[in-house]
Amino acid sequence: MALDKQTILGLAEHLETCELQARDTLKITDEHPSMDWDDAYAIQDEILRRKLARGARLIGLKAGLTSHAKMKQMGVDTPVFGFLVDSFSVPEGAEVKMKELIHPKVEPEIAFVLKRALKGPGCHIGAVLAATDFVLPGIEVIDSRYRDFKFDLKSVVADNTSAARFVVGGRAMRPDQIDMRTLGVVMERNGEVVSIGAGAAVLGHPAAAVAALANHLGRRGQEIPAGTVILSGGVTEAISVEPGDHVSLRIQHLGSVSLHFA
Ligand code: 0L1
Ligand code: MG
Repeated sequence: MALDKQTILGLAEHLETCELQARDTLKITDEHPSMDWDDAYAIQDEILRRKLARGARLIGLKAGLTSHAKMKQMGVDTPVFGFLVDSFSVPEGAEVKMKELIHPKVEPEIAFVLKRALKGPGCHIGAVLAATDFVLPGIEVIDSRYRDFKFDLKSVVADNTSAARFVVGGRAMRPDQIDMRTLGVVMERNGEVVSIGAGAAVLGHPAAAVAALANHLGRRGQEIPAGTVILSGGVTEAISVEPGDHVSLRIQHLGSVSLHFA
């Protein structure tokens, strides 16, 4: 690690305050160019610790930047991983309050719910499918705390991979009932189609993103617990939203899920 404990605590407090007060900041590597990957995940861990200490519940995990469209949009080449707490979860069809967010964007995602824990290293698509209870459509609302979404990957990891809100819903399907690679994905904003994709856009198979998450956690001595909801990553690039927008996502065989931005 390149940063000392006090710096990590201070950066976590700074980024979480930006999240809670919906104000942006410059990317933290501008002031801390030597920050390494361990520092970045340690800052993310400290943000989670702060939330849990205030009574939040850890309910899920996410993989981000897992599709070529997202990687191209952000100019990066590797996935990142973050956490989801209960305050990020929005009921199906509910309102997301724009004033609580900085510059939200939406992503169409395939969400996994596990019936058994998954532990890396060595986790693969087969192990993920065997441990998956069902998959669902999900919309992730990302909201980078960095001004104009200008960041590098380590700054993004420290900022909990821009996690802000998410909704899952639609129809739960067991993994043996569908071929996730060929699932068609259509997202609409105010009734207009804004993105189209297929499950294979996520690392060739969305379960590969969950395996990558398990292997990432395994390297840190952690696992994905049973019951966890996992967002496997945006199938397409992220789409900006404005107050008044209605966003709906349809995924073949998995039904639809929607959000309103108030
Ligand atoms: O879930 C995601 O793919 C977001 C990763 C973080 C980068 C971004 O804010 O777009
Ligand atoms: Mg995402």
